[in-house]
Amino acid sequence: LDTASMRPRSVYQLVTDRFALPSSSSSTSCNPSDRKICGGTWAAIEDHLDYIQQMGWDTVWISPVVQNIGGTTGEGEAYHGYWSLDVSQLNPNFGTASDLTSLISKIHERGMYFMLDVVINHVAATSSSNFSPSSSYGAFSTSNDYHPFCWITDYSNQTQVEDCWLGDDSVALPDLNTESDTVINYWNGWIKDMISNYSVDAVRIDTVKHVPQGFWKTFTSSAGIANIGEVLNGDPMYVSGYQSNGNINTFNYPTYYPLVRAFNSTSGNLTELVNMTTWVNDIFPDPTLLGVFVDNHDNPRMASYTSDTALIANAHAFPFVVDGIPYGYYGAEQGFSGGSDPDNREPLWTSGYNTNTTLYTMFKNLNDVRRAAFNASNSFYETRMNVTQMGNNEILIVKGPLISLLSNRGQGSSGTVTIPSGSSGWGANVQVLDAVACEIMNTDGSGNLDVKVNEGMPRVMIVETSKGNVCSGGTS
Ligand code: ABC
Ligand code: CA
Repeated sequence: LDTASMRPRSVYQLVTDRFALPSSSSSTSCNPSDRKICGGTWAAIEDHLDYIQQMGWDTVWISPVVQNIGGTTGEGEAYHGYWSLDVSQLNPNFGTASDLTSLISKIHERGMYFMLDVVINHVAATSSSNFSPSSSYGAFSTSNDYHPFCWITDYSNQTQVEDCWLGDDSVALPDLNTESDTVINYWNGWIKDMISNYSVDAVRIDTVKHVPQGFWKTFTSSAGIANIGEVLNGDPMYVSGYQSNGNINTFNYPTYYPLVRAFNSTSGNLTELVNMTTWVNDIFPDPTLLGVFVDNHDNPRMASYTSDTALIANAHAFPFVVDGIPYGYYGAEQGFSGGSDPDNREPLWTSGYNTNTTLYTMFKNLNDVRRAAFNASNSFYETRMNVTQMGNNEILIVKGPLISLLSNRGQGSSGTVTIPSGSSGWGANVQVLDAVACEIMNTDGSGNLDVKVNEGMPRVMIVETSKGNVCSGGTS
């Protein structure tokens, strides 16, 4: 599966330890701030694939699967899976190899993709001083496999970012020597084996900016499947280099920060967001392959910045209506509002997996409307969007047949915005369906549409004759 195979997809990210408990589990208590293992497993994810698929997602990204350091640290237990020990072993807390194989085959039976999260930059140890490479680190058992110890203290110094260690005195992340042929060869073989042993469809790559671009070029070609990489930086010049030179399709972190600032209050800055979309469009080799997200496991959830349900809905609609591949983070559909790590890693079982929430339905309709837009125009995913600000509180996003009006006026406010026929391409007296409210509207005799921004909610529109499955529950 090549890179382009991800374009029509949408990805649901879950934290394995927090998504679902096995039915045999006796304790259901889980307090994220304790940073403790709560007991979620691969087998338990299998029981809730309907929940994910019926929300419209067709790719599942789970926590890293390899063995982690055991016991407790100054930063709790390795519940999240990012503290590797021996990467040739699986994480026994999450299940057995046959549990993982079974989960992936159940995902495939549904026509969904499985995304594997891989940590290549480092392993983990309880402190920098008592780290000594040994056979417990599998193949990385000698000091030649690591960069000499130094903390990253200056993120603007790229040499330090690549060669020094992440972490702190509680949990050090010993930095692998990714210039050493032994390490390079091991990783290139490892990723091939993981992909073929488990039938992996796509990889999410951790800490990309901490490893040289040259390493990634070889690694991604060895993997030979679609990838998405985490370059945690807000500067599009910096991040785009990894797509140009490293063959990595990154998350759209540059747009993430202005996106939050646009919708975190009714006076959020829409101009900054519009300008960033233009900038990203100009400098990335292919913005239609970027991963677009609002929430993830490293940042405060959108619902922690504001309790305004309309602002939250608009922010969550954004990834579906712009260039790129939409990524959703488990729990947003249940209104979870956790702040910074670890609070944004709540247990999902407390929600009862409710499929009737407003956001669950919105995600389903937005996933459906993308497929409908593709059926209406088979170049939809590659088509570059056009973003314009319409007055103080709305932006218009035109991407082929999908026309969206996002607003930060907030839940207490309504207003009308006219979308000119020249922008939408709609003809006279055409019926248009909004996939969020499932409401039908009509263009006037000139093809213009007066759109009521109702209580601040987003409008995501397509001509009614192209609606496919969208709003199959009924329209008004
Ligand atoms: C633990 C505790 C946390 C505590 C933290 C220091 O230590 O749990 O409460 O805050 C895993 C776990 C974490 C754990 C870490 C460290 O390990 O999930 O819970 O945190 O032990 C990836 C993963 C992440 C994972 C790891 C490690 C890496 O997605 O889940 O964490 O395998 C850096 C890395 C980035 C990494 C992130 C956690 O740290 O680059 O790959 N994520 C600046 C720097 C970034 C830096 C970021 C950290 O701060 O430039 O490099 O990320 O907050 C923008 C700027 C950015 C700037 C941001 C904050 O602002 O443009 O440059 O980022 O405007
Ligand atoms: Ca490194």
